[in-house]
Amino acid sequence: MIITRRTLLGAAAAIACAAAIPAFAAKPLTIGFSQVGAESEWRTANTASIKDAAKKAGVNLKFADAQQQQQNQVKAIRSFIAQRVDVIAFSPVVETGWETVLREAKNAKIPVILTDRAVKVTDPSLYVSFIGSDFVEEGRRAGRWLLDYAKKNGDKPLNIVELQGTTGAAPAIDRRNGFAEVIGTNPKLKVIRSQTADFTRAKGKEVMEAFLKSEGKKINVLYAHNDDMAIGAIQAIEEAGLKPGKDIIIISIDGVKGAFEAMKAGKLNVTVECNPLLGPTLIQTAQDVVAGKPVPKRIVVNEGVFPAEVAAKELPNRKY
Ligand code: GZL
Repeated sequence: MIITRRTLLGAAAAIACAAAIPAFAAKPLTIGFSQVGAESEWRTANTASIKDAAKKAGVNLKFADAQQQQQNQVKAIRSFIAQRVDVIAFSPVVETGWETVLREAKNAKIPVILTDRAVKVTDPSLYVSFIGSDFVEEGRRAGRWLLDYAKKNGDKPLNIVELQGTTGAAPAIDRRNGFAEVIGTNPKLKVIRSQTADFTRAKGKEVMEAFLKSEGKKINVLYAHNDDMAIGAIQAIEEAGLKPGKDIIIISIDGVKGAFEAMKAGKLNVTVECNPLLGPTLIQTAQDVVAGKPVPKRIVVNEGVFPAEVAAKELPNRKY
């Protein structure tokens, strides 16, 4: 074959063009993600972790904020099915009411991954994996801290008020049960009021004001299912002229920066960590599912307990 100047130029142009488009450009993975809402510092960190991990992995993330409404999550999942995404992932705002829409996803052959919170379904094949904390154990850890505190402080009777998370949500149900299971071993520890404050600061303040009005100085301990409600309650306690962390001992869950700052200020006594940084594990699990690799049905994140004594040292290390 005679190689002329014209032929060379033509060949060079063809090579340059071919190099610009990789021979087998894999279509980026598309994940439809339905998030509970933006109700707490924990949720903000969880959303950031998922978006950051998707961006780093070149995943096309379709993100929907449900503003803590289940019907918005159902709508978002149906829209992801219609858009034929590769994977659907979501943090279910409550445990029940998912069978129908998850069956639609299964019939559409779109795998579903749960993050953060669990669902109650009769058919476990409706989702491939659940990535999240053990909320019962988080409740137990809060209870064990209080048992220890009671023992170190003369084992006198302690009246507890409890701010529950969102009604029907797995963390609210499980943290209540775990805490009750452990404090039930000491008859002097008594929950005298328990009510939902929906995981938000505003509601935490509002419900704590009501508790203070009805129970007043009888309250010795506050157990809040998340730091945001505890921080709201701290405002109510101070406005009532009491010292949070001293007049009322406060135990909460999540381990967000706001909790470490409150502990450093002596207004919160302990926070039980609940790790929101689930993004990298979610993306890896979605990639494995699409690649046909086996994935664990349950992926539990590791977490610790942070009493006020370590807050100042720990605060600079906190990632959320
Ligand atoms: C726990 C998560 C909870 C947090 C709250 O995994 O679902 O929801 O504890 C958040 O802060 O609102």
